[in-house]
Amino acid sequence: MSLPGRKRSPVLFRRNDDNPILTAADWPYPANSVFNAGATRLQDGTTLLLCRVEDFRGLSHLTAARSRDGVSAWQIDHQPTLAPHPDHPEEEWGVEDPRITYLPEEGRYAVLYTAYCHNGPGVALALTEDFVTFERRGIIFPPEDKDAALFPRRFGDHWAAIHRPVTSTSANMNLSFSANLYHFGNTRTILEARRGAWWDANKVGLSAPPIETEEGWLVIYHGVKRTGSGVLYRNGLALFDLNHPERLIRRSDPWCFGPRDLSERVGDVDNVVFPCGTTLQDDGDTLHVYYGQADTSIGLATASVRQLLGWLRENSTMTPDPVRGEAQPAD
Ligand code: BMA
Repeated sequence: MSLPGRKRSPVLFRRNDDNPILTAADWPYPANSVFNAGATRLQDGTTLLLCRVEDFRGLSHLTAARSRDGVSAWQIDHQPTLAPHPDHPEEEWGVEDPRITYLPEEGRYAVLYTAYCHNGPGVALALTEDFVTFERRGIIFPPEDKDAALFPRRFGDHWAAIHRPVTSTSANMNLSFSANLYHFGNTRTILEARRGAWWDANKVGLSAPPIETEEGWLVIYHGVKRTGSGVLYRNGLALFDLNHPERLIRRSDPWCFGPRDLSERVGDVDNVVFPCGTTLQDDGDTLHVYYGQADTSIGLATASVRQLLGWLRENSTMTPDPVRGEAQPAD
């Protein structure tokens, strides 16, 4: 029997049998937890994860792990790869949750990450060619803001980034544009949290960077549901126009990836699956989805882009409004 609101569908996210693929026990130096990793494939095909590592003070830094197949035999840097820097007071309480986008025009990777300080969490940008040295550009979205990633190319003259500011009344996904990767503006809301009992009520945020497909930019996003025993982090899908990324084409009603296994149900923060990166495999369809498990370890699931798009078509009751370009409930 299929769940109400969710049409019968194949398993979309296939968890690796050896999950978790990385834990603090694998680390070459003492660490409390290892989770929420950004992901990319380097020019030679190597998979690089930039892992959030929480130390025993509770502060986070980022450390690179590299693997030929993106599944096993990880080579982990022996010291933090991107640690909070004393010249950057916005990082005084740590750096968290990186999202990586390769920018062909720059010949560099852009890492957008949460920089945490007494003003709250904001979004910072660093550029790198090799994940050894970084050009830090500091805060691009001031607190409170997080869950950000750049698109890999400009739209017209402008770069675009998704981010999630929090105000006293909302926590929605926004899009901002920039001519120079220093200053961002022309901000608009592109995906709103739903209300009431919905799985994505009150708070939504980008999970992994947008994936370019023939049908549009495919986005995995998370919704946060408050319950009597805490919060539940689950993920759904949305599709945005290829040339106008502010235009939502469709959004899934049900979630498609939520906490299930023990390592996702129980950890430092229970009931969290939190993808921050995907990599596309050589067949052009298979995605490796890297996700934090209960803020404690890193899991891997595989998915098919074609299947995700098909599932989203069947599980959305939203149709785009031709004037505003935003999704409205279908009749
Ligand atoms: C979010 C972020 C993530 C974390 C999640 C669950 O607000 O801080 O880093 O995985 O909460 O604790």
